[in-house]
Amino acid sequence: MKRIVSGIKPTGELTIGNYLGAMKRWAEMEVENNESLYFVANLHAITVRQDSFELRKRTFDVVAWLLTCGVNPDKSLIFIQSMIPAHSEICWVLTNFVTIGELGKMTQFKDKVSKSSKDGQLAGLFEYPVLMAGDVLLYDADEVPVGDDQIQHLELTRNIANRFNNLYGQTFKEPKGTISKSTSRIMSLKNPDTKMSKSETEDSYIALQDKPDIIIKKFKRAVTDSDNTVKFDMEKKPAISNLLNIYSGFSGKSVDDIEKDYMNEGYGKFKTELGELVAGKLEIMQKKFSELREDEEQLMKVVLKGNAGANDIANKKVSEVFEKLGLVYHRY
Ligand code: AQP
Repeated sequence: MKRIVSGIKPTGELTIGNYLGAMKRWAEMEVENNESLYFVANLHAITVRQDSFELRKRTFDVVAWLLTCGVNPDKSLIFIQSMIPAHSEICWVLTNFVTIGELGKMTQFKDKVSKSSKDGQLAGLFEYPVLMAGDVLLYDADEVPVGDDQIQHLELTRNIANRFNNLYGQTFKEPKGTISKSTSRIMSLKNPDTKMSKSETEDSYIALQDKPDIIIKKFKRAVTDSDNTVKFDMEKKPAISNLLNIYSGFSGKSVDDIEKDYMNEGYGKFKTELGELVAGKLEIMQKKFSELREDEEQLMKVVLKGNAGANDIANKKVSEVFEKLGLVYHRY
């Protein structure tokens, strides 16, 4: 049996990038009889200033979306990161097993800093990969299903684990990243060179909460490459290739089959039908989400169950780590 750990930040409206790159796969991975832990990464969210009311609301939105996407709380532990003290505790320890140079090389850090004003360049943005390393190492994760933007962070996680293990004996498992090829990175609808992100401009992403007319309009306005043929070519035709990936993710059809379907058609028909496909699927999901989101008490029950399981595992690891370091430790 494999243990799988992954998280999602409640930083904005979740997008189809989060869905295809993460949540949809998380639900699929449960079927393979794995032991999965999925959490709302709200400690990560505060590396960029958040409105407190919105942060709390979005935390439960994420829980409800996980359930909507099919993650089963009887099979997986669904929990909230801030409710498990071990995440903050291990983060401080691991900060001392990584260098400033290593953290400065992280492309996500460089990217976020370049987009922030000087006041927004919080040290937490720099520390982010260490908190993430702790998220994974606390649970002896075998696999971490992530989008390919997270590969560098996972590599660092393995280095941190290895460094600690060499100094203090085998303590942490070095995790593997699992990336699904076609949907590993859903790109912005406005710029196929950048990842679709919930903190970018609204017309660059499809939010899971977008209404059908908005979805159809956004796909119609999505940038496309210069010729008018629906053909997958990540290098020469990144924009249409991205749309083909999205079509494939929502329809379950292979990109080859979709190309055949649209062989003699231009971009217009393809983009309209893609919009209709995604709008149809999301409309069904939105109904389910609304029902689940209404009952916050029930969502909290799901979380408390997940928290209990996660705390059990995480506290044992923190206790082992503190003991090895000679840090006096007792959980009250
Ligand atoms: N565009 C994407 N394509 C594929 N996978 C994606 N993920 C996010 N965007 C895409 C995957 O979703 C999981 C949770 O991501 P996250 O929301 O915690 O953080 P993120 O990757 O930083 O997402 P955003 O939307 O870009 O957030 P902001 O704008 O707040 O920084 C991860 O597994 C991620 O790979």
